[in-house]
Amino acid sequence: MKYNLINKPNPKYSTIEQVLINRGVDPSKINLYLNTTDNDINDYRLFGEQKLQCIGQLIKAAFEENMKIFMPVDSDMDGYTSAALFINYLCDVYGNDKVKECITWQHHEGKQHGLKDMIEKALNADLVICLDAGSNDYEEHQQLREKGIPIIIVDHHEVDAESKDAIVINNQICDYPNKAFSGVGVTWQLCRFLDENIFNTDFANKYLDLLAMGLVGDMMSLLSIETKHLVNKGLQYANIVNPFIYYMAQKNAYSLGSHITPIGAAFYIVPFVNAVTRTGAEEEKCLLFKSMLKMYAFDVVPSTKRGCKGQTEKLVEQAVRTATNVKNRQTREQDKAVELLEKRIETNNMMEHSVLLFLLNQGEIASGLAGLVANKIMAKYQRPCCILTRTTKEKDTFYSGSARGYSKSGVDSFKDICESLGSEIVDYAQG
Ligand SMILES: [Mn+2]
Repeated sequence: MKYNLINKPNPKYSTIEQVLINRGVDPSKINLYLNTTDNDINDYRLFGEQKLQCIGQLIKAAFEENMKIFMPVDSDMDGYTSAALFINYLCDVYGNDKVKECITWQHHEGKQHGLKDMIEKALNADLVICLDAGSNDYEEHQQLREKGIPIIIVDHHEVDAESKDAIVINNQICDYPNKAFSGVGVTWQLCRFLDENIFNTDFANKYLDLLAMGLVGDMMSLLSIETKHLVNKGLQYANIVNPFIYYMAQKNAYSLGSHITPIGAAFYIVPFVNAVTRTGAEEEKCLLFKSMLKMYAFDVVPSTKRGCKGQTEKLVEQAVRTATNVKNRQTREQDKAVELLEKRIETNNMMEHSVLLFLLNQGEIASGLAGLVANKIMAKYQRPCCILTRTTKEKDTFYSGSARGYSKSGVDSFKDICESLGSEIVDYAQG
């Protein structure tokens, strides 16, 4: 077998030390890395004390005055856990009934992010809270601001500039040192601030499982000591208390083993949520999200299980079964899509090219699946893969899709190449 060593083994190091060094841990910090504590959690004040205060006062006033709060739910594990953590937290503070009365949330139809597709709803609210997205929806911020509707953005995506019309806390645009912290991480830190400065409570630490799952779902680097500490802590069985996460962990107990590792979570829990957010129907998304909210998870609902007509079940049980079914359905669709592209590679002798480019017509591969399929093709054929779908809307033709790079292909950042073409050609490139 041919292999390359990442580093020449140094006899001075133990096996564990050598492995960690190979993975990028600073040799002088190994002890720290293996023995993280709560002291490694960063100070939330680094997001900006004034902004945090302002957010706290806005939320307090909104609840006290029975205002309408609108929240888009971002369409992946990090987005779902961010929103669920925040809503559960507010239920602790204000009670379920009050939260039901004041907060409306909405799921995106596809893989959209932020406020663009929800501006109508947002314009009818008194306060908009956008978690894990929205930092760069400048136009929507301005529209809302002009109507006097305040916008709170809690995000971790890189942005060109800080919005002048919204209150944005985002670890990429401030001195918060951990850049490998996802939307749910920033949301959790906001809740810690609210606990200690606004409500005089201690609720944020009840949601460490959601925090860990969101960090894993967004594949945040575990080289960050804070992220690693919180992932390890949140994945301890004693901290698995969220209804959906708990039932999923029970269902997959055999695969997860005696303790849940980040890999275990990434393989046996996260993909079920992402399957629903990518390819689920609206009701399936609502069901799954509600099963993460303690005010709904244990509702008794009519059973949808085959052969159980007339019986009832807990909402969370239904959500776990539904997520499993959606994931299986997605796998079948994905296999079909891969097959379609493989045929094309063969018919068109595409292996003669160093990059695999596919141009498809609408409906050939569902947009939510393009990224997964590109991944499979990239891995199998060891070439960068780009899937574009031609869509016509009101006489305009545009192309959208997903691309996956291949590390040995010599292209380091396809995103940079796209961006260098200018916004005339490429509208939006991420990741
Ligand atoms: Mn995220």
